[in-house]
Amino acid sequence: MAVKVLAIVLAGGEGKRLMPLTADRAKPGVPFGGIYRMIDFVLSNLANGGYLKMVVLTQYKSHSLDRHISKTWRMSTLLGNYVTPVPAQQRLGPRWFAGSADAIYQSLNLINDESPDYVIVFGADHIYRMDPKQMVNDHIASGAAVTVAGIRQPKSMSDQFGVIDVAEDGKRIKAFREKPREVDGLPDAPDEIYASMGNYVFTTRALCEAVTKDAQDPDSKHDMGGNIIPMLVERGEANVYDFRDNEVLGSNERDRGYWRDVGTLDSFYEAHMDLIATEPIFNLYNHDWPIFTNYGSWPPAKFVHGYDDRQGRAIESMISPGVVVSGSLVERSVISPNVRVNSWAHVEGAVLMEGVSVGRRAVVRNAIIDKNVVIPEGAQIGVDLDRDRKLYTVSDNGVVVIGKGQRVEL
Ligand code: ADQ
Repeated sequence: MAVKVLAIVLAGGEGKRLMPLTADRAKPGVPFGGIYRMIDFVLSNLANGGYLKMVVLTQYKSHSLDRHISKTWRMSTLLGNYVTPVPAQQRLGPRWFAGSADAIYQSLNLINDESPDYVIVFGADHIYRMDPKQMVNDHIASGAAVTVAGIRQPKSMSDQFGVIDVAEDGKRIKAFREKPREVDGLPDAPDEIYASMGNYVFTTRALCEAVTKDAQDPDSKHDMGGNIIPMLVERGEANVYDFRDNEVLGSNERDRGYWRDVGTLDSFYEAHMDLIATEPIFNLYNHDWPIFTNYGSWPPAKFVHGYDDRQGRAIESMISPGVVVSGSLVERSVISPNVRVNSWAHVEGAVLMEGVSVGRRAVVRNAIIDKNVVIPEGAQIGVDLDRDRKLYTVSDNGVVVIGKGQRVEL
């Protein structure tokens, strides 16, 4: 009989470090790559891997996320497939989820209803391409209680990740520390650590037992990375799955394995820049592994008024439907649907979200501009960072971020 697998996607994260983009939406609901939302990447990976029973656990400001999921991820119920957003259950009384493990504990009834053999628990706030089937097969073959996906990351980022210490056999996790400040580098790469990707495959019984035991512990933070994984590591029942072993079908070598934690404004910005090069590090044009979404019925993008001293063009950029670039130049940018760029404007190294309007002669450089922001005629963004810092958010690397509903001053 076929192995039964349920996928649980943790989509309740606040994403504080992405403010102002997360001011009124959950992090997995943040628009990404012109036409997508962050959550589309995990859901597409699961769908492409053949896992079509997915529960998405939400809590924080989930309205736009819920709307996106129900608009985009509606599946035919004929085959018993579904993508269901599940808000905080409050099964234990009137309280929010304490942490990601509590979110699963409160949703145990969903696991019982489905009675799967294995449960995939994936986070929703990474941009990546991964075939989850290879990880599930690795987990089944090993007989472990949990398998944690691992990837090498710079040692300087240890306080943002669960750090894995692997036994000699290269599989069993000897020790797991959640976001440690002090950590040794890897023997063969002193500047690197082996980081948890926050993606797990559990044998169902082990998951249910672990979150139930954790729920009784008053000292626990009820966190998957902080409590559940360390519990199973201590029992010697946790294995690692090396992301380097994951192969996704693609038209060229560069299409293999891509993963980025977009927890900060700078990494969010850089992940966009990974998309636009001629040979992009992350190739969305890989038709063997599509990223699914739904962005409405916009007309094709249009480029007009390209004469005299006007440009009317875009280069090294991704331009979504519904966009009009009129007599202006767009370079190294990712432009979402229904954006207008007006005459003599220059947009360079920018991420413009849906409905942004860039006025005549405006300059927008190294910036992320949230939905429907109006850049008035002649405004300059990303030109004088000292001035921008007084008015907007400016990231560590100097990316100017203007949130939804913010007024842009001349
Ligand atoms: P973080 O992402 O910092 O680290 P956490 O804030 O618990 O950990 O978020 C994990 C996932 O769960 C995210 O997708 C988030 O959206 C979601 N989430 C958090 N609380 C939730 C709740 N109450 N209900 C529903 N969803 C919730 C984790 C791991 C690390 C690992 C990094 C990789 O803990 O070990 O290295 O991911 O980025």
